[in-house]
Amino acid sequence: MDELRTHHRTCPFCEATCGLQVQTRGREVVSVRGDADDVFSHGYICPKATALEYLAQDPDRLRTPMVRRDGVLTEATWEEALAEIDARLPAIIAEHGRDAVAIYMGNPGVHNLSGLLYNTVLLRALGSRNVYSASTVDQMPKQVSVGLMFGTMLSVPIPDVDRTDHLLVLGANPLVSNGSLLTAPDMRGRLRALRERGGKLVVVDPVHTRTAQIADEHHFVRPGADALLLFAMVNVLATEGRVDLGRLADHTAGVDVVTALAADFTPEAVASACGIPADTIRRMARELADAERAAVYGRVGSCTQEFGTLTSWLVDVLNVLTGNLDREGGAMFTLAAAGQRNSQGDRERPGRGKGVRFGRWASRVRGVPEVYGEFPAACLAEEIDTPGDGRVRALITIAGNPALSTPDAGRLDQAMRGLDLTICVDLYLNETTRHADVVLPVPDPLQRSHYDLAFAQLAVRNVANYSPAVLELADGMRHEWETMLRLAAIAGGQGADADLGALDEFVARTLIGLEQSVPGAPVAGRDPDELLAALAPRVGPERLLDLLLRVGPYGDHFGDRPDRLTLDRLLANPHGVDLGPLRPRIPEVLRTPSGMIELAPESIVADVARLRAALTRRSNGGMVLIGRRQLRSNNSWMHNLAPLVKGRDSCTMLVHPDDAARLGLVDGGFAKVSSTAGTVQVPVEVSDSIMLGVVSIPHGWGHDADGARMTVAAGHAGVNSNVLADGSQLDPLSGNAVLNGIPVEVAAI
Ligand SMILES: Nc1nc2c(c(=O)[nH]1)N[C@H]1C(S)=C(S)[C@@H](COP(=O)(O)OP(=O)(O)OC[C@H]3O[C@@H](n4cnc5c(=O)[nH]c(N)nc54)[C@H](O)[C@@H]3O)O[C@H]1N2
Ligand SMILES: Nc1nc2c(c(=O)[nH]1)N[C@H]1C(S)=C(S)[C@@H](COP(=O)(O)OP(=O)(O)OC[C@H]3O[C@@H](n4cnc5c(=O)[nH]c(N)nc54)[C@H](O)[C@@H]3O)O[C@H]1N2
Ligand code: SF4
Ligand SMILES: [Mo]
Repeated sequence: MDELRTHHRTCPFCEATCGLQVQTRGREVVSVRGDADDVFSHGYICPKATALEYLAQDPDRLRTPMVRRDGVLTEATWEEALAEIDARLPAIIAEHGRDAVAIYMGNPGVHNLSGLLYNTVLLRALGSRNVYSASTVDQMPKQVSVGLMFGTMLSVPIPDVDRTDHLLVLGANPLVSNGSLLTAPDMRGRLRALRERGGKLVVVDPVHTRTAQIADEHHFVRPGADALLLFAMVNVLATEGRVDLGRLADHTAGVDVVTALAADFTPEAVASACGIPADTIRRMARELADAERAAVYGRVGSCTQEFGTLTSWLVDVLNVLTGNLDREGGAMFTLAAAGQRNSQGDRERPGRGKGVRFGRWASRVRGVPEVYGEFPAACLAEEIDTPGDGRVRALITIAGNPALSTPDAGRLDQAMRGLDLTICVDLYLNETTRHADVVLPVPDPLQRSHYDLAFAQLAVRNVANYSPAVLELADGMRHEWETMLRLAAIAGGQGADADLGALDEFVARTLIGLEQSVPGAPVAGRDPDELLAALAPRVGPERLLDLLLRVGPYGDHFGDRPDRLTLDRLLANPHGVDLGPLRPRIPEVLRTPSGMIELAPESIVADVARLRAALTRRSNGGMVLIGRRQLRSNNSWMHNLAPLVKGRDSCTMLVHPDDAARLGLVDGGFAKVSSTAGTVQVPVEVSDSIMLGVVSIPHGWGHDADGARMTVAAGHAGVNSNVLADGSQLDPLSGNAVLNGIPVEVAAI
């Protein structure tokens, strides 16, 4: 019998990046527990962690490539699958051009070194403008606002929850989601500690959530009205002389523009639209200003709505105007060990950069501007089903399930049937991948190494933690990064048998070149061959990660600072390396062309007119739909794991008792919910935790599609809430979908 082995490994499922202790025997996972010695999570885990065990064994998970033969997806060898792609993809590019191939990248790619380091290789080889991702059904508004204010897309101020005295949370439920754009394992413990040291937690949400339950105060807000509330708080600060930027005053442009804009948004003017009384808004503003150390934090509910970018911007406007940005206990900038854009750039002129630019090209059908090289996911269906030159004819999905996750889901599902070629890189045959002509499987997460290149940049502490693969790669499986290189080679016209080693070396050399190109870079002027040799014998993601760590702010600079970080050093520290609490970084962190915090970016200022119009908009008294997350669920893709779906079905519509009575809805009965985009029938759950006039349905359900192979999920199918989301409704600056505050008709069945 194989011996029992213990591994330490970061959980790959959500942004909390908890440390796990995984026991294996041979290729079998015996147990998954919290790693008490993890420098960041100290043993905390949530119920999803144990799902790793079930995922490893799930018989439905794809273990070979699949190719469509005579209309049926059939098991195939890698050679057959790649030959099929090589026979069809370059031909489409040759005949219809590069933009005829669209790519959609889903959320798990951000939890995966392959996705983070090799998706761009495929994007470059493909050269298409039809790039889509889950970002535009999620955090794009925040990335736009921080890009304009601070200069890079991941310069997201992180609430310093461990040291703050006052935390205002809008549209986030970290006790269920475990935090987002806020990597902080055990948010319950951290928020409890905040209150125990006399701090105050205020939650603004249309639902009395689990997070609201442990807060000092909860305010119901009308979906989509957060920007009005926050502007009114700015108004109070300005009119009561409470604006105090402190140290930031010398580094901030546009304060007067913002306070002038706020003039129209008095607490009295916004109160009825938000559903929060004017004197409460005044008090909220005063308490925020008076708190010794405070932070404002907004997440999914503040982004995936009509005023996503304005709301995301106002969150940080308040952090700046109260002097809490970049201060201990306020909202701070992480300094991650690897790959953080706002720690790179011209070392001779730190604190300045190129800033960000959007709208360099526009989408074919609706003419919406590109943002960070992407079009809105809500535009994908129309780019496929609208005839004409430049139509999307092929789609590649990587770790995404847009058929459930993006708006107008019914239309996208139909549109996918009209594609000439669909290639999916995924773990499962699900609602999206069932449409594929070729599916390329990926290893179980435990069969790959892990490092949180993205989330370490969004963490409440500076932490670095690398985990090698726990399980051997299964027979016949290939590493996902190799698959991405194969696809890149095919898209680039090099065929299905290109020399992978040479391609990967080219990727490493390109990254070395990039790192060396910035003035004052730690490895500027060094011989690239020497650097490459120093990274040997590593290849793949490990080689790139070692490079990024070594040139990073804590890195050894390839021998210049020998005692500092390398991948070897992380390997020797399986519980992670703690690099300390967040420290003030302004002005060094800024990458705006002016070297200032841009408090009033032109495009955002121009969008305020739209918000002003909302002030006088009369509500027709109808119901609006929002979404929610669930503890034992992870978007759409973990519903095939029995322990996570056992018990009562959770895909229900929450409705307030008074609305239920008025509409004739009963708990456990069914409701028909219709919007401009579609209709679903869903079980009713009557609850006074939800605001009057609002109903909530979680996303990621609707597992009853023909041709999918998720047996357990099919037994708890639920409904696809994105059938109701109208893809024509976008936050204009970010192209983000409006997934909250959707007008709906609700009727009893
Ligand atoms: N109405 C509504 N819609 C929403 C939201 C909402 O709040 N309301 N939330 C939005 C948000 S925040 C997000 S992030 C999106 C998520 O949207 P998506 O990313 O499109 O969807 P997921 O459900 O995360 O699906 C992930 C896919 O990746 C596969 N997968 C898992 N691990 C791996 C891996 O390691 N490699 C590969 N190649 N594949 C893998 C899974 O099998 C699944 O097919 O949904 C959005 N949609
Ligand atoms: N268990 C679990 N954890 C997850 C996920 C999951 O599916 N399940 N998904 C992961 C992903 S991809 C992400 S992006 C994060 C998201 O993390 P969070 O942002 O914390 O996610 P939610 O729990 O959806 O919280 C959003 C809240 O916004 C509220 N809301 C809706 N509309 C509005 C509005 O207009 N204004 C305000 N103020 N509030 C509004 C909703 O009621 C809800 O409570 O979670 C991650 N973690
Ligand atoms: S909170 Fe997130 S990272 Fe932590 S164990 Fe749960 S799913 Fe994994
Ligand atoms: Mo997300």
